[in-house]
Amino acid sequence: SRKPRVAVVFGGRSSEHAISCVTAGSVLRAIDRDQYDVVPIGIATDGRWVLEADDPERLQISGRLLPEVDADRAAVVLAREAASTELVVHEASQPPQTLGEVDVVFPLLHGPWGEDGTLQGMLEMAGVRYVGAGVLASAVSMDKAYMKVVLRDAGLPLMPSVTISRRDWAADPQACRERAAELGYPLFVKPARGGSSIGISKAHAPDELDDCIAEAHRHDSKALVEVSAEGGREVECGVLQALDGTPETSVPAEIKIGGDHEFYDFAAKYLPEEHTELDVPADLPEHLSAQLREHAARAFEAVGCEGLARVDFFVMPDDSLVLNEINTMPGFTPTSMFPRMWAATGMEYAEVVDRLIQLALTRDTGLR
Ligand code: G1L
Repeated sequence: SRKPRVAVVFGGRSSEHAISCVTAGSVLRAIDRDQYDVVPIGIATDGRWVLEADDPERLQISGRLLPEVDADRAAVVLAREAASTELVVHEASQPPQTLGEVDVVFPLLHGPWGEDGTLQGMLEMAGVRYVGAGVLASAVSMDKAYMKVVLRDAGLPLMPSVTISRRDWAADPQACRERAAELGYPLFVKPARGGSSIGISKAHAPDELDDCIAEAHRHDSKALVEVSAEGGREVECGVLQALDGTPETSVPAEIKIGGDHEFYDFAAKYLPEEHTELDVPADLPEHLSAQLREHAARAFEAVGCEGLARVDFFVMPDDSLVLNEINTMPGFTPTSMFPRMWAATGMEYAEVVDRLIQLALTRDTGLR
């Protein structure tokens, strides 16, 4: 029988286009070609789907040049046929050509149209299996306000927070200021959706709140206002499902922020010259590490995740744990936190990639 065909989808209309391309390069390199056929599909910055070259080298950062999907390549579409979903290629001035069935899509896309459940919904409708979280878990994890509701209901420890919409703010800013003040300063203000720390700022005192809300509302119609975890250490945990569905956890790791970054922001995460030190595994007493891993698995199940997730915590000065967020599409190059935590737990990058594909292959499409 033929090998399963894996379509790696990357790029996209997001500010993290280049990061997605670099990640795709790593995944393309890691997939075992003896076991799987691979089709790289790029989404150009204008949203067009194209058949990319199977050339991981092209997707690396070379010097100061960031990789980008080549929009001039042949257009590609997913087409639901009677018994399968096929990849169809449209080369300019030539009749459409079928590339054959696609068995699994490996989505490597950040932010709106990729991480938020929209691509997942499209794949559900096309009847294609895919790696990672489904529609609901993706959407819930993308929206910090809903994420909080779901995790709090599961009994997990979270920082107190309130959500302030643009409409709330316009209708009664004073009432909003009072809701925030009740939490106690300093406060973090974040756009509810959108990752990568964009639009996040810290209000040290009430006179800074208005500017912070305005900044968050520039990026999203909802702002999340949250108590700052003062003195908390940032510790993360990887969750990966076993083939029977059990959420297994990695050893936790700590992010030690260097320089003058007040929190792990976009620059600290992605600009190589910034210093952030990763401590893998984190230096934690056994009982705290065990409790954190239990919380991570519980968060994974509460949100209804599939495949993998990275769950981020604060370890407070009094040794209490606070869950910060769950991420269904964590950084995923071999040097990113999630793969490094699994490597330290005894599972190398290629093995993680293979596990994710195996899990996706057994997914129920409700079709056939
Ligand atoms: F498909 C997985 F495994 F669920 C998956 C998908 C996407 C894991 C990690 C990611 N991460 C990314 O796509 C990204 C961090 C490159 C987004 Cl910019």
